[in-house]
Amino acid sequence: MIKKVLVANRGEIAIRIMRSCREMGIRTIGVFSEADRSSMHVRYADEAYFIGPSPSVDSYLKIEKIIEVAKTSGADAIHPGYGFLSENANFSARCQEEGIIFIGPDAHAINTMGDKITARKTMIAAGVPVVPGTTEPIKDLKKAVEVIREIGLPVMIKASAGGGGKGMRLVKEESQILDAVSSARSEAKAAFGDDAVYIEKYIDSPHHIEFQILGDKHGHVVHLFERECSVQRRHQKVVEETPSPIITSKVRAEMGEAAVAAAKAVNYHGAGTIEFIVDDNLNYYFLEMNTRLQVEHPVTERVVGVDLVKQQINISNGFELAFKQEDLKQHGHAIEVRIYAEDSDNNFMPSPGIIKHITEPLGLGVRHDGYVYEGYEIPIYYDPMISKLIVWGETRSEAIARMKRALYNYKITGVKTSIPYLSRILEVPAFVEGRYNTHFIEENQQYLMPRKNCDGQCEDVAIITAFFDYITKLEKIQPQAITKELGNNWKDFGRKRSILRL
Ligand code: MV4
Repeated sequence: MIKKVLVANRGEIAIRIMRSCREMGIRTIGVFSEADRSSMHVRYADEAYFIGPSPSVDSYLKIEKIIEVAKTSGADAIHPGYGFLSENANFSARCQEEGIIFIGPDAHAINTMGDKITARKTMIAAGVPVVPGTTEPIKDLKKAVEVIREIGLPVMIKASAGGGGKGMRLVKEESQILDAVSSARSEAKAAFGDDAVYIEKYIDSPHHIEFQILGDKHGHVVHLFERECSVQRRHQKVVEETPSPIITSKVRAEMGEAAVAAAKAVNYHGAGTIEFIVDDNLNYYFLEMNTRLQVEHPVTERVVGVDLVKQQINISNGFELAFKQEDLKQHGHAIEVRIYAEDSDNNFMPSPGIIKHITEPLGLGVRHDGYVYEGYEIPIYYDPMISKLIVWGETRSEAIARMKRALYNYKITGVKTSIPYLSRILEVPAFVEGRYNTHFIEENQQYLMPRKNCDGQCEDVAIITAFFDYITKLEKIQPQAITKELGNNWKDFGRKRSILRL
């Protein structure tokens, strides 16, 4: 039985994992770099150990250092979170060698799914639909041209070791093939030390829909339905929701079965995600599998009613899944937005710095997974995500209204944040109508531009100051005019003049 878990991560996800551990009576070990000495995950952990300099290659990515801490602190398991070492097969294998439970899949599953050509072959064998294309690495250009003529343009050239958009090239015309193949190859070689590339038919304007799965060590696999993640910017998800507004219950059931088959094909145990691209006719194709807990896991937790971290720990303990597929249902609608310390109106420039004030949103159906506090300095070394805001509603429209309300209640000063940008996304007609695909952000630029009199908090303060100055002067010369002008409802007066935003 796991009694002590080392969390090999930082920030919001480290705290998220420790919360579930605490509820399960499991002791938590934190690790921290130089820049994270005063980070909240260090304070939250039962014990915390220094692991090295600020750059993650010298700390959060140091396999041997983390294993050493696990041994000296007596941790019997390591949870890698997301990013860092979460999909590192060597780390999973090293933990196993040392008799430490890696809370995640084994090296075999990570390797099979990490190599996209092997993953495609494995999926085809399991009867899971994949995008039409090659199942062997492209040997030479002549072969590439042959294959492309067969599949038909446009196509995507993808690095087998890639994923998440790295080492990808779109080919629209035959004349681009040579360039695309050789540049994809050299980018892949430089980034992953592996220049194997493959070809897929290009799916225009796809939806990104992923299925959460859980597998135990006894061969049982269930899916926990989908997450719609099509609102992305440069392969970074911005908004995630479940259920997907576009799929039907029939397609959902089919995709769920395909996701379960995909996981079973690699004897998967733990929590994982099967990523599909879906076209406008609801044809769906396996794209890749993420062998970790994902950033957007809370929307699934809320709608399906399952704590995914607790499930991961139970699975690692060797327990059988406590529920069957037919026990799992979706209840209502959940939406997550990622709050970044960035200037969304200035090319999404990171905005690191000290949090001067933070008021977190509260209330029915609101969850806030964060880690920053007043006086905390967001380090420059890591991803500048501040927190995730997750809301639930009975219906999609209630969830949208609740998210708008929660974003309005969320106040952060000291650093710039993506809160105003996210509020604008929630007003875009295509989003409100639930009719969007992966081109949503680029297609809706006009709605996403800053609105001068609406987003500018400084402007609000200037107007309010001027207003109170006016009232103060009026009070001296003509006190009866105040009641006449404002009644008992001075806040409404302000709102009518667009001074305060709703
Ligand atoms: C594609 C595609 C169209 N056709 N493959 C981008 C990230 C990586 N996971 C795969 N990606 C894509 N693969 C074929 N054959 C379009 C994308 C794609 C995309 C996919 C999911 C979410 C957002 C995206 C944004 C641009 C391109």
